[in-house]
Amino acid sequence: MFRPRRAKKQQVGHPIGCPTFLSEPYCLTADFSSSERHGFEDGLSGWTVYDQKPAGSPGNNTIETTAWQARGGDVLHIARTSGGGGAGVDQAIAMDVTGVSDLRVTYLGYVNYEDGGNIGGGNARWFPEGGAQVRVFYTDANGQATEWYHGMCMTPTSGLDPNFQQIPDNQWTEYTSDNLMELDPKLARIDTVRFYSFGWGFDAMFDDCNLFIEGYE
Ligand SMILES: [Ca+2]
Repeated sequence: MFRPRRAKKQQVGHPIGCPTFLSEPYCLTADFSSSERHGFEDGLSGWTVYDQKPAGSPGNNTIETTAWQARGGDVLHIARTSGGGGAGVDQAIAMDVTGVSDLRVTYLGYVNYEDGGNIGGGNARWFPEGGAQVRVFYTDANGQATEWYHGMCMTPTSGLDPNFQQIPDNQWTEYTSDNLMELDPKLARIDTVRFYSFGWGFDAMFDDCNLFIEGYE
């Protein structure tokens, strides 16, 4: 079971949307009832569905929450079996983070199936494909709209992008990012966070999707 890291120092301010966890993660999901489960217990409440289907090959995206006994609750399930496209969920954050000292993305990913020509994102000319990915859309200190991402995949088909990790088949894997406030240029505002997959085919799950934010005022 994933346990949130305690903030090292007394936290000031009030993490938006997470009033009961002042020294624990900002909750991206809408269920605040448990300090250990922040993931899809309220279905897709608080999320916007990301359902990207090319006109020529719309495919058949599945984007749903489902009970998963080993996780003790509900998880996000996304799947696709044909054509090239993306599926997942977005959460609009729209948070000024200029005073934040530490900001990390965490999630649990599980991959059951994936199909594509750029799984693992090794070919920088193509959009990275693979089982369980997160993408942070943010505005940097220069006012530029920028994206940071991380991905989990089972079997790279074009090498492994440094922002990707290979994970075992059919196994929940935890990921916590480095401190994104150390990116240069610095983050100024978090706009949207997306948990998704992209490719010709995929079958993946997510749970405990969170941001840790320290120093928010
Ligand atoms: Ca859950």
